[in-house]
Amino acid sequence: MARTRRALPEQLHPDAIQRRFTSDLHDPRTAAILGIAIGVTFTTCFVTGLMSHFLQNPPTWLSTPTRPAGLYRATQAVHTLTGVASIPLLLAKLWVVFPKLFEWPPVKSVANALERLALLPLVGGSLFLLLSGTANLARWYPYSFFFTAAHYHVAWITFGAMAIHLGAKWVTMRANVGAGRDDDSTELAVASRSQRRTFLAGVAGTAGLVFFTTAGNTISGLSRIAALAQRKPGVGPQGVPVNKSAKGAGVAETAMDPNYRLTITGRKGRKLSLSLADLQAMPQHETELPIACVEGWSTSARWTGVRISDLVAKLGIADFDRVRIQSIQRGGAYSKSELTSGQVDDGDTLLALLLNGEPLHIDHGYPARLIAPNRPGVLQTKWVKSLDVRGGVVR
Ligand SMILES: Nc1nc2c(c(=O)[nH]1)N[C@H]1C(S)=C(S)[C@@H](COP(=O)(O)O)O[C@H]1N2
Ligand SMILES: [Mo]
Repeated sequence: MARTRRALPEQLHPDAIQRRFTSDLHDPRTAAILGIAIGVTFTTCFVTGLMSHFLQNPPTWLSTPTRPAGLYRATQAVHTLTGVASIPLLLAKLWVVFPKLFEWPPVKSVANALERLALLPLVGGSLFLLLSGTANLARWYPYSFFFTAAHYHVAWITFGAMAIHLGAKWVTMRANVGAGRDDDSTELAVASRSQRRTFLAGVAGTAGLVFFTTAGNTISGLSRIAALAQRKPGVGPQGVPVNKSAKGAGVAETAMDPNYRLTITGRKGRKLSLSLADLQAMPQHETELPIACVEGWSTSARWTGVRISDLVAKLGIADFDRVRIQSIQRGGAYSKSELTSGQVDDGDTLLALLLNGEPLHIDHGYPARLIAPNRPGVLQTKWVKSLDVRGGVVR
């Protein structure tokens, strides 16, 4: 009796648990190499994520540039692809360092306690970001919270925790990376080194596989291997994928109304009402611009339509602040958007009537949609009903 009572805590003692992790892969150098790889992908993901956030929620002090026109397409591809490639890296890292959870004593100093405490937001935040991001890429929304806001705030917490972690580990990490190049040539050491190399190669290969089988959502040359891509360039009505269909937005009938009018309003009761024929009679401008969804897919297309700046000028207002765009669609997070005067000044900011030379397919926003350079897809409002010019002087 007494013996079993003593034996139980002995087995559960962290030291005893640690001894059970016998794999050569629970190794500091392997952990350090994976840590560096994650540091690189997370930082890239974080910075491109901030760009996406600021383009979608422009702070007043920042005038978002319209050039290069395809910048957002590139940064959002990098954001989503470094995100998915981080998943195998993170899983491998967690597995390699798992025995350290049972380190005894659990804390050695105040600094060590802080460093270990920071692991909670680091690991929890990383898992949340990668899972919610992947769900978003897969167009699966199992949660009721607002994805972008949660993803954004958790990213700051996670990145902060990563900075603490890297700061605390920097010296040991560097030493550990160097330590692997030892000249221990015993059979055992050679075998264990080769096992670790194979493991790391496997993790890198998995990250690469995930990267390239997702990248086909933006690089058409990779379409054929795009097993993980939800949308592919060139696939959809008029060769462009659709995010929200007219039916899904509840505009299948209203958008086809032959009595369609675009209303343009501004200061001092200025108001214009234009039919589709009126719009077609105005000077038409053609441009090649991408649709780049936050969910990572993107494609380039040829758009033809009226410059937003021409429409504002027609209203007779100058030096305005911004233009609010409202869709025929009622409700929904993306039924309206805003353009700054700087964005309107770009001659490629259009109220598009044609896509690849044909009238817009109803799912692409017939009769008229917004298209502008370096703009997240969510802000390329479809089925535009009205423009409201804010501020400025009436001529
Ligand atoms: N009115 C309205 N416009 C919208 C949306 C929407 O839901 N409603 N979705 C946006 C999103 S998320 C994207 S990515 C683009 C996609 O345009 P496409 O469907 O023509 O490819 O449209 C944008 N315009
Ligand atoms: Mo989108």
